[in-house]
Amino acid sequence: MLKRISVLVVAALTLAACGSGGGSGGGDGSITMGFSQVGAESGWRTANTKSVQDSAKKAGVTLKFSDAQQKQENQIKAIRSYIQQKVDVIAFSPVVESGWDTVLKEAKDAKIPVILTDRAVDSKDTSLYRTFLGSDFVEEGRKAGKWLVDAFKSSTDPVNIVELQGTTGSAPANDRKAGFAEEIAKDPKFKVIASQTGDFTRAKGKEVMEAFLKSNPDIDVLFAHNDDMGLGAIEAIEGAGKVPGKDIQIITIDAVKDGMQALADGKINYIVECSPLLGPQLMDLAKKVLKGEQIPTRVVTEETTFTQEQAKAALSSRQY
Ligand code: GZL
Repeated sequence: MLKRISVLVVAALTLAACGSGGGSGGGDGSITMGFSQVGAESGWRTANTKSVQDSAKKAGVTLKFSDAQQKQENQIKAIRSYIQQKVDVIAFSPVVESGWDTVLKEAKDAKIPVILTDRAVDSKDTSLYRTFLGSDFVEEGRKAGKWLVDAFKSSTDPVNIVELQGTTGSAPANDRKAGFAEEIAKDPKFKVIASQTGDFTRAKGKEVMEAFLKSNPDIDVLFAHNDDMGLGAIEAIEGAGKVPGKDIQIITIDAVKDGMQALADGKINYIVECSPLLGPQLMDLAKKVLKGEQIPTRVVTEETTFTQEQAKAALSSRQY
């Protein structure tokens, strides 16, 4: 009798852990994932979308995919629609950090597990999602700042920095800014004389850099939160008759192909990598969650940094 009860208890626990959401929950092996993507704002995003879509196909996961065009209300609508469709698991990259608790509670009430990928949310209730798979953006900002402090260690003159921030309110913008500021605070000669969002896009990066150049005659350094804004800024710098990488040193984050090419060509001085290839790990984590297996609440992606010499060597083997 005791044995039969204990088997029943284990079965019940396993079922509960599976978050028997609306779908088969991996019960018959099939998995349907609802994925809400930020948009298509940058080379990084394009590579990330490809990684998720290719990995779903390879993993035999049925993917319902939506592009939010960088609007939070579109992501909330998409998540609600996935809940109505009773998908087995929801994954999304939150365009901004705040404002997710209500819709994530709806997913939790519907017993559909949620995985955060790429960007984080600032919800205090961490039971609203199973894990956050993505980079450590503060560390990316620190790496950019550390390189700059080292590059100017023998200079005693003030170093005037302009900063192109990512999307306002997004985790990468908030955290990269914080990590960079932490490092350059170590030497008072570093001054951020202008800082504004370029929304992670090339066009906006060019537009804001043109404005920076008009109002700041002696810019020494540009720190751009992604390659795309840096590439737009390069067009503005050349349009102003200055030499990118020489008159104005440029540090960016991502390491997408176009950024690495500019780095190899000497127009960018240093790139901190931020890997978009999150698809395989996302599918693996989703399968584990639906099988009721324990997964870590935080999965940090591996990434490195590139100098101009390293970019020349790495270019031919870059996947994105
Ligand atoms: C970072 C990602 C950022 C990239 C940008 O993980 O969210 O968004 O750095 C992209 O290129 O637009």
